[in-house]
Formats: sequence, structure tokens, C-alpha cells
Amino acid sequence: MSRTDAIGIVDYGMGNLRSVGKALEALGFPVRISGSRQELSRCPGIVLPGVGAFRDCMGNLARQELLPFLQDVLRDGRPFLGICLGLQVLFSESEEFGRHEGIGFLQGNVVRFPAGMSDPGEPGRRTVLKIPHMGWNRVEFTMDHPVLRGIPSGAYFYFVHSYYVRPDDPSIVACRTSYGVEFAAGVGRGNLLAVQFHPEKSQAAGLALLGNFGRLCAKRHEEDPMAFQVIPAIDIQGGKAVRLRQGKAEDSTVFADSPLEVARRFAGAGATRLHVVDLDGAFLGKPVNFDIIKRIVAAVDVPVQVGGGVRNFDIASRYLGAGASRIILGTTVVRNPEEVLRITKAYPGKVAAAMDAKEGRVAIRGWVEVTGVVAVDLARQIEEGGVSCFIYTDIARDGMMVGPNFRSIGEFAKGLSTPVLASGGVSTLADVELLRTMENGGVCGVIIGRAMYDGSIDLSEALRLERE
Ligand code: AMZ
Repeated sequence: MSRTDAIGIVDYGMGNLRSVGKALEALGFPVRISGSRQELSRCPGIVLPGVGAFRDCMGNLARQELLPFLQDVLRDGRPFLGICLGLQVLFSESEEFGRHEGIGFLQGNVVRFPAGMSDPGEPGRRTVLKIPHMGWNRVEFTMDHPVLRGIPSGAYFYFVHSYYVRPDDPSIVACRTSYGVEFAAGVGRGNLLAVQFHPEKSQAAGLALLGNFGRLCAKRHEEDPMAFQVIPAIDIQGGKAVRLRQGKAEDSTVFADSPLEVARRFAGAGATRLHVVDLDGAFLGKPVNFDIIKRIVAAVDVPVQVGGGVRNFDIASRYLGAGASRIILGTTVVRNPEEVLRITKAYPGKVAAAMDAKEGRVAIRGWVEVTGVVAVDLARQIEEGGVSCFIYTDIARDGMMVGPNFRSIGEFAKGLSTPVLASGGVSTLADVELLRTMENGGVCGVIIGRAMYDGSIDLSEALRLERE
């Protein structure tokens, strides 16, 4: 079982998280309990359990630098299950022991049950309800949520809490319960479900819920665009599909007159993504082969990532507007990080950063200029800015058919929580297989160039490795 299948349980250092993990494992879903962004980022689904007090939980999440990560997971639509406090911290603020700000993904606040509540179910006899609300209670479903499906509305779940959430937007309430007051027992939006009760302590109904969540994660893993990908490259120079050696403009081999035909062939072979570079654009600093790339994007129905000469917001918008699934920024990452932020903000999940390295130092402007910037340092600096993946190219090996630099790729990926596509030097199927084994180390795919054009690698065979 690959580690990337495991459902991530966020460990924010507040104690025992075993019970939810055990329940998921008993249902056949591997789990990974971790407090590291890097490890959790590879999980197809995330559980934020509830242990301890609101303020401590937020403090620890911040200290472990998990807040931006959780924001990303929530924004991305990755399956997410919040339990108890893991529901409450998603909101704007809580009044538990003072006022404390939450993650703020959902608008609303967390309040304490009012003192002196009585049970309306017993007429004539006023029973004061104790705080915390502890024990089994009936939960009415108000939303058809995939994680609640198959469980009858009105099922009983186990609660332990003194505070409850009050969402500003009533349409996110997924289920309701009464305990003195009627309150939201859970909220849902897309693949997010967060509940006040403890499914891991709620016997059959709880296991049914966790089973639904596990299946949602498994499905996500299969569909995950970040699962290991074998990506054929099309580099365009003078309107033709070429390969360079070590990125040198003058050391170019033309492999096809029509890059569009090449793109059709690769997509026809089953490629799940194409990597297209406007080489003239990279040398010149602005798009040169835009029209050809636009036609490629329109002609194939697989995602196409595009780079070379994408140096500002407007050009990024033009490519994305033309249907590119992702744009690749190289020079701009070094020269204009603010522009990168502008682009990632407007287009979250659609920006890759190219780290083209010569002896570990980043090369820009068509790799003509080698900067003093250390690739992994730069990558670390910008990864919080919303880049969805890095593309690491070892320039010395690119086009040379000598095999990738596994060590430098591994070291680069190890230092980051964002997935890394490896490129440069890939020349045999064995290279692809070996990179595939680095998936748990953060390598999310491989870009193949020359080896595919000269017949050393059969694309269909390489793509088979993607699915194994
Ligand atoms: O081969 C080269 N000389 C080359 C190349 N393949 N130079 C740049 N590039 C690619 C990068 C990245 O995908 O790997 O162009 C893109 C970066 O372009 P820019 O214009 O953003 O620096």
C-alpha cells in the first residue's frame, strides 16, 4: 500500500488521536497520523480531530505551520473531516476562554451552551441540562452529503462538548441536534464535512460515516491530478517540435514540423497531461508560439501545462483563458516574486514554478543566465505563495540521455511540502520506474522529452507505469 493512499490525521500535539485512526483502519483505510505539512500534503483526505481547547489547538496549528496548509486543503476541495474541535476551529472565532480567532474558512462563531438550560421533553419536571453535553443524541440530517449517505436521519451519535457552532450561512448546516437549544451538529460544503459529535465513538452510525469518508478519499486518490504522472514534453522552436541539448538554442534537433500533430499523438497514446514549452518565448521573454499552443490546447482533451515566456499576469491570463490547465513560471519566480503572487492569488492551483538548476543554482531567461540562487532555497521561499507544483530540471542532463539526477531530485523534493515533477535526463523506462518509487518523497511525476522522440522510451509503456 502506498503511503499516498493513507488518510492524513492531523496531529497538533494535543494527545490521543488513535481512536479515529483505529476506526478508519478497522474499516480497511490506511491512515497517517502526522503533524508535518509535508507528509499530510500527500494524503488524499484529511481528518482534523478534536482534542483540547480552542486556543491551544489554534496555537499549535500555527506553530506547526499547518494553518496555510489547512486553508489550501479546504480550498482545493480535498475530502476533509473535522471532528468536534476540528469543526469549531474552521469558524471565524470562539468564545472559549476569551475570544480567539479560528481558521476562518467558514463564517460564524462558536458559543457556549447557555447556563441553566432545561429539558423541554419532560413536561412538568424541570431537569437542568448539564454542561458539557455528553452522551448519545439524535441527529437530523438537513443536507444530502456524500459522507452522510446511507445513514438514516435521526440516527444517534455520541457527543462531548460545551461549545457549539453558529454558522452565519444556514445553508452549510448538514445536520442538527437539540440539547436545550437547537444547534448545528455538522456543516458541509463540497467534500468538507465537519461534525460536532464523535463518529469514532458512535458505533454503527459512526463507522458508516467514517466508511463513507474513507471511500471518498479513495476515490479522490484515483482521480487525483497529483497522482504520479508521466508527462510527455513538447518544446516548440521556430514553430516546430524540437529537443535541445542542455537547453542550448543552437543544439537543436527538429523531431516534427507540427507540434499539434505530436500533441494529438501523445494524447491519443493516453497521456494524462502534456507539458508544452515555447522555447523561443523563454529566450525572448514573451510568447512567440502562442497561436500554436492555443491550437494544441483546443485540440486535445487532456490538461496542458504551458511555459516559456510567461513573464506577467496578462500573459498568464491569456494562456489560462485559452484553456491551458496550468502555467509554468521560470524567470518570473526569480525576477518578480510579487507578480507570481498576483498570479497564484488569481489562479490558485494553476501555477507551477520551474526550478531549472545548474549545479543546484537556478538558471533563467532560456537558461542563458545562471543566478546565484539555490533552487531549493527559492522553492522553500515561494511555496507558501500558492504554487501548486514545482518542476525541477537538471540542466546538465537535459536532452543528454544520461539518466536523471535522482539524488538532487530527491533532495530538492524532500525539503518541500509541494509536489515536484522531475525532468531532465530521463532516458529509459527504468528511470521512470525509479522516479515512481520516489512518490512518497514528494515526486509527483516525470517529464519525458528526447527519449520519447528517439524511441528509447515507448510512451504507452511509460504511461502504464502511471497506472500501476
Ligand atoms: O531549454 C531551455 N533553454 C529552456 C527551457 N526548456 N529555457 C527555459 N525553458 C523552460 C523552463 C520552463 O518550463 O523549463 O521554459 C519555462 C520557463 O520560461 P520563463 O520564460 O518563465 O523563464
